Formats: sequence, C-alpha cells, structure tokens
Amino acid sequence: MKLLPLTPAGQTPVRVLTIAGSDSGGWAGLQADMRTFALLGVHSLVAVTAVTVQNSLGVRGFHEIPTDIVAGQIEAVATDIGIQAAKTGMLASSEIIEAVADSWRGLGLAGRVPFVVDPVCASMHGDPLLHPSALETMRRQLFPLASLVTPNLDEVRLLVGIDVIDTATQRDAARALHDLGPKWTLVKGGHLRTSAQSADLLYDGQEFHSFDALRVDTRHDHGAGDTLAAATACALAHGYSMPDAVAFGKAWVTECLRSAYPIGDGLGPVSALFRLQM
Ligand code: PXL
Repeated sequence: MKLLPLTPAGQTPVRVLTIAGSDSGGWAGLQADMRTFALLGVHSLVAVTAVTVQNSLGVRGFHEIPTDIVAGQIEAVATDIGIQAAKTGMLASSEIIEAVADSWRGLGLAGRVPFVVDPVCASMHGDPLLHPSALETMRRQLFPLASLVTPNLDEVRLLVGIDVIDTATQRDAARALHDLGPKWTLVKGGHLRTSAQSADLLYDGQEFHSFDALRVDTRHDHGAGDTLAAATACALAHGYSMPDAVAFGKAWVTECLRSAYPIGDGLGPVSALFRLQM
C-alpha cells in the first residue's frame, strides 16, 4: 500500500492529538493511536481521559481523569506545539465530553483543524467504556464539532436507534448520524459478520462513498476501530480529502488486521508492526 510521506530526520513531523483512554493491554485506546501515528511517521500528542484496567479477557474497570486535567492537556499541547488533526476515543463520561468540546471550541480549533470523533461506547468484549447517560452529550456537544464520526454498528444502534442489516439500513443510519451535525459520517460495516465484505459507508449529506475490503478472517481484532480512526486522522493532517483519508485508513487497518496476532488467553490486537518489515 502507498503510505504517508515521511519527514526527514531532524525536521518536525506533522502532529496529531489523541484524546483517549489508556489500555493496559497495549492494543486499543491511546496505545493503538500512538502506535499508528508513530508507524505512519506522525508525532503523537496525548490527552488521557481515563485509565482502564484490562487484559485480553476483558475490561475490569477504569479510573476517569479529572476534567480540568483533560482540558489542561489539550490546551497545553495545542497552544505550544500545534496540531494538524485530532481524534477522540474513550471519553468515559458526560463531564469529560463537555470538557473536550469546550476546549475544542475555546481554543478556536472548531472548523479549522480536522477532528475525528470515534464514539467509543464499549470494548470488544462488550464491557462499557462510556456511561450511558453520556450518549446525549456526545450527540449534542461533540458531533456538531466533528469533521468525521466513525461509529461501528453497535454504536450506531445506541446513537440513532437503527439496526443496520443491509446497505439500505446502512444508508439510513448514515443520514440519521449526519443529521446530528458532523461534516462527514462513516458507518463501519465490520460488525456485520454475515457479510463476506467489510463495507464502510461515508456520507457528507449529499454523496455516499463506499469502501469495501474482503473481511479478514481473524478473531484478533482488538483496536481495529481506533486504528482506522487514527490512520484517517493522520491522512487528514497531511491534507488528504475526506474520501481519500478514509480510503487510506481502511487500507491501513486491513493490513493491520492481516498482521493481527494472538496474545493472552482472549482476543489479540491488530498490528501495525508489519510496517517495520517493509
Ligand atoms: O477499541 C475501543 C477502545 C478504546 N479505548 C480504550 C479501550 C477500547 C477497547 O477496549 O480499552 C481505552
């Protein structure tokens, strides 16, 4: 696959901020984002929102970072270092979502810097990573600021109450999500396990773009959603158009799925380490 341009050694690379939770297993969350950024030649900036306690068998619990510390991290890096794009992952609570939205607006980043919102609600095991009461804050405060939202089908059901079972319902979901205010919506088809394809549908209120990939046959897909959103954010930081950035993110995560490996007794991660063998 064609990768993103690399910055010569000693020169400052493109910077992308992840606003996300820490995963002690090192596969999803900010660890997946930082790995993706690094292997794509992008400098990672981090605002930690929560610290999870988990392994390959599931999430045992998490600790939320105080909202002033979340906002402080965003302000500190955005004002000094500068960011060319950002992505959100696990935001845990309504209060943290509000702090992120307030920071994004307050720092004048809205509409200026690409902002990818991955509305993480639960882990692969179904363990909750967002308080159910926070869904409304996500819809009202964060979605209108987003350049792109990237829900999987479980998140689509929670956010807009649509059960995606085929292309027609995937289009309905994209329209309903777009009505919540993001510039672009990507309804990911990866969880539609009855299909041999993993088709993601991108929509900007006017045109649909479909991104197909043959389903990779692996149960080790921990961190796939984070990786897709992170790689897309990197491409946006490099100035790609949204359809080109999503095509890049999809190609990248498909390679990472092909390189997924088992670890522990449960689910293993998608792997960006293939990049080191190129
Ligand atoms: O893949 C979603 C995700 C995001 N962030 C954190 C996670 C997970 C899934 O487990 O643990 C911290």
